[in-house]
Amino acid sequence: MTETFQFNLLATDGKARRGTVSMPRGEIRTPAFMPVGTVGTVKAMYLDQVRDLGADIILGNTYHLMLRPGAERVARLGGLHKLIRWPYPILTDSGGFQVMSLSGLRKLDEKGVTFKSHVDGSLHHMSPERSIEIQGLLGSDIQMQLDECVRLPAEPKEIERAMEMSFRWAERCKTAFGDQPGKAMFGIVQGGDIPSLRERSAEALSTLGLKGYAIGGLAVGEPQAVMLDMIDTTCPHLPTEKPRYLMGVGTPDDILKSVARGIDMFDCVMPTRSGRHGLAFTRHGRINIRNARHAEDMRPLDDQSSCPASRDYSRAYLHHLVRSGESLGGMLLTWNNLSYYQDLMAGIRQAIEEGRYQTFIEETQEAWARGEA
Ligand code: PRF
Repeated sequence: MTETFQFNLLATDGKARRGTVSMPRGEIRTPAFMPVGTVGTVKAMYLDQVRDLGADIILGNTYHLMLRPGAERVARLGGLHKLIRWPYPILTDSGGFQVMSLSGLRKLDEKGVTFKSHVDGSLHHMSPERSIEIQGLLGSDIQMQLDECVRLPAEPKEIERAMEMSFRWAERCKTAFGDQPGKAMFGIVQGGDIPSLRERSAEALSTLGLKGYAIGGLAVGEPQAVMLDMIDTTCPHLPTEKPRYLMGVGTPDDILKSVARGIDMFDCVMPTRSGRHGLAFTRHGRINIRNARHAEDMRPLDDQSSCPASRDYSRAYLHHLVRSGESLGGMLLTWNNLSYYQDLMAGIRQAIEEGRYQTFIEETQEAWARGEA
C-alpha cells in the first residue's frame, strides 16, 4: 500500500503485462478482473466471499447510486466503502454508458446528459463536473471521466463527434478532479471501429497526463475480431507506464486475447449475471446447468477447484435449484463463476511472470474445447 496512486510493471511477456496498482486502500494485482457491484452489492455474493476469491477491487456505478440511495446520502453515511463494508479499492464508472443503456435518455449535448430515472421516472442532469463530484461523494478510488459511448454499427461522423466531445469532457473531468494523490481519474478512449479515430483519441488523452486510460466503446455489438483490432490500434498510442482498462469486457476468451494485446484491467457482468441465469464457467468450458442432462449427474462442476460452490455441490442439485427458481442456485453459480474468473486471472498473472503466456492461452483454450471428461 502506498500514499499515492502508483502503477508498477513487474514483468512483460510479448505485449502482455504483469503489474501492480498501489493506492492507500490496497494493491491491485494486474491483469485484474473487477467484479461488478452496480448498486453497492456484487449480486448474490457476500463481499467477504468476493475478497476470499482474490478480488482486489470491485466496481460501482455512478448512475445507479446517484438515483438510489443518492450520492449525498452515501456521503452522509460515511461513504460507499463503509456502507457496503468493502475497505479495499473501488472503481466507479461515470454514468454515461449506463444512461445510454438503462434510462430514457432525453438530451445529450456539450453540457452533459439529461435523462429519466429508471427507478421513478424523475428527470436528472449530469455534467462531467457533476459525475466527478458524485464519484467523490461516493468515495471512489478510481473515478472515470464522463464519456459518450456509441453503439456499433454507427456512422463515422457520429463516432467522430462523440469521440471529440468525450475528449473535451475528459479535460473538464480532469479539472474537476484536481489533485488527489491517493486517487485516480481515468480517461476513456472512444472512436468506435475506426482505427484513425481510436489513434487520435488515445493520442489526445495521453497529452492530459492522466493516471490511467480506459478503452471504451467496445463490446457494443461488433465482432470479437473488430474489438481485438481496435485494442491493437489503440495500445501503442497509450503511455506504457499507465494502467489500461478495457471497459465491460468480457468472456474468458476475450480476456485471454486482450491481455495478450496489453490490457491490464477488466470488468464485466458476465460471471455474475450469467450465473443468476444458470450458466456456469469452468476449466472445461461453459455448462448450462438448466439442461436436462444434468438432472442426475452427481459430479461437481469442478472437483479440482478450491471454491466450495464448484467442488462440493452436485450438478444435479444445482440443476434442481435453478429449475426451481431458488435464489441459492444463482448464489452458488455466481460464486463458481467469480471463482473461475479470479483463478483465470491468477493463472494469467503467473504465466506472464514465467514467460509462457502464449502456451497458457493455448492450453486454456484447448481445455475449453475438449469439454468435460
Ligand atoms: N464507457 C463507459 N463505461 C462503459 C463503456 C464505455 O464505453 C463500456 C463499453 N464496453 C462499458 N462500460 N463510461
